[in-house]
Amino acid sequence: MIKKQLIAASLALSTALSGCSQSEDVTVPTVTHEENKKPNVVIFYIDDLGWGDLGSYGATGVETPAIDRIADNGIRFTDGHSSAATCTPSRYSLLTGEHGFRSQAKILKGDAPALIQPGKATLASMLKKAGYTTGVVGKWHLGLGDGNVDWNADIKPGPLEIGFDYSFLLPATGDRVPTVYVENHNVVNLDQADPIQVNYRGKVGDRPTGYENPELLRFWADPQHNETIVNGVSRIGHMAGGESALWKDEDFAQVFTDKAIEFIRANKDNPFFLFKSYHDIHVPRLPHPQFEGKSTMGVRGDAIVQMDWMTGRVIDEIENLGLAENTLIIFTSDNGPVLFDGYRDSAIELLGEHKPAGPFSGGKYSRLEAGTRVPTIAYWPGTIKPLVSDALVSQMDIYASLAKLVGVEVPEGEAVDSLDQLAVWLGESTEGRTDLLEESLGNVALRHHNYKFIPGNDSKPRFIKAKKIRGGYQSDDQLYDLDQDIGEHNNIAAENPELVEQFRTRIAEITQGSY
Ligand code: NG6
Ligand code: CA
Repeated sequence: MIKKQLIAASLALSTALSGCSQSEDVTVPTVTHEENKKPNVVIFYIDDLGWGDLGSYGATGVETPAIDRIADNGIRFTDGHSSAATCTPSRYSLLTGEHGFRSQAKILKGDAPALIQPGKATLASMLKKAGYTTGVVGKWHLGLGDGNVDWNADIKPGPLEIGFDYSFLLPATGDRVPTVYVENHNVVNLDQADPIQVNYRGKVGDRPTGYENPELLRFWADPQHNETIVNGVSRIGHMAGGESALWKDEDFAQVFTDKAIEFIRANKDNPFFLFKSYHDIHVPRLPHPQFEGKSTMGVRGDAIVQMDWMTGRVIDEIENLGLAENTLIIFTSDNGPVLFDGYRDSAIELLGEHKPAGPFSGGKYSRLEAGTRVPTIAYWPGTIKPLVSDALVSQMDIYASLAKLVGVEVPEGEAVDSLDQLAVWLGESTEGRTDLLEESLGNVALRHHNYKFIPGNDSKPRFIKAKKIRGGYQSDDQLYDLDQDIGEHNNIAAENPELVEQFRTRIAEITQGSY
């Protein structure tokens, strides 16, 4: 408010002065209307957080006061979606405004090359056009390097080559090597005398592995997650060297939050975009001991508490710096929830009555709603009024909507799946999208208003059974009316052949063309 009054006062002053004859040396502080519409943008991107995992979305067994505060005072969307039921394609879509399947985006290994190549426009490069300073802190999982990455040299291309001014990364996932931080182009704290080697095909170096030394493990891991042991946890992939650079999972909350706060402080005087991407609540779940027992659900719940603490610290910083009324915060998740995802950490056993997916069926990897329907909150005090919105919204639309907000024109062929839904994201309208494709492991389903159509095919990922998630992978078509049947239990495809054909055609139109 104070800032707005100051801007209004300086505008009045400049208008008054512009009527006078001014000598050359009188400098008048001018703040244009456009500048006023360039709020800082902070996206909190949580990993594997389910629709039902926040207090404001009905969680039991865990409390999330910091996030509930922005949910209660901002827009709490009930029908917000990531583009996919897994991480890499969702992140790809958030940053490019395009479906992951258009670029064959799949869950990446830890040594995969950069999926978004230099030259491709991103949310970061678009905001840079509007004068923003851009940073990404946290999980990346969009690949780094050119296909033969040397972790001991300059690691590029990466975020800095696609529009970010600063990056501090967990390169892939917590369960994949290399288990080191990468700041801008380099591994943090690397001793060149102890170079890093990463191999996803076979063992390198002499660090113990989960398959050779299971007695060293803090918790049992499945055969995919039982390779090099770091910090008592076996990971996907093998890694040698880099001892001085190894992360400690329990420090993530502190390290990433501090880096985010440093970025905000350094850029507080100009518009900034911070993509604050979390490891929590992905596996391995190793929250700091200060969060132990803070939920009734074991480490998965404690990781949610940690994630809420991290979020609260950043929000507090924004407020303490006096930036709250000039900062748009978007809080959401990359895909739906999963309990067992490779490590036996008692997430299933300690769940109690808590429903990670809320009233929806499925979860991470699933074709059903909970694959992509995730907590989605927009908060901008003074501009966004408190609202619960049932509009169908997609993270892909953040690109075109923010472009509209900051006055950047999106050229033809850029962010092709991103629709300008600014009015919906600001709560001025509750008319969201009509159609939205939901991607899951390369398959697509269609949301059309309250209908959900899942075209039948024979793809059935074998691992989904082990995850104990209803996958929705069926050979026959499925059609659900979510108004009547929110849990997708009553398949009405057989009784509605015209709708099925109409939706099949619509999917083809979108996948082969655009919305
Ligand atoms: C999968 C891993 C899973 C998790 C996921 C990535 C299986 C069998 N294994 O390959 O444990 O690491 O990749 O998660 O599913 S994500 O949230 O980054 O997409
Ligand atoms: Ca994820």
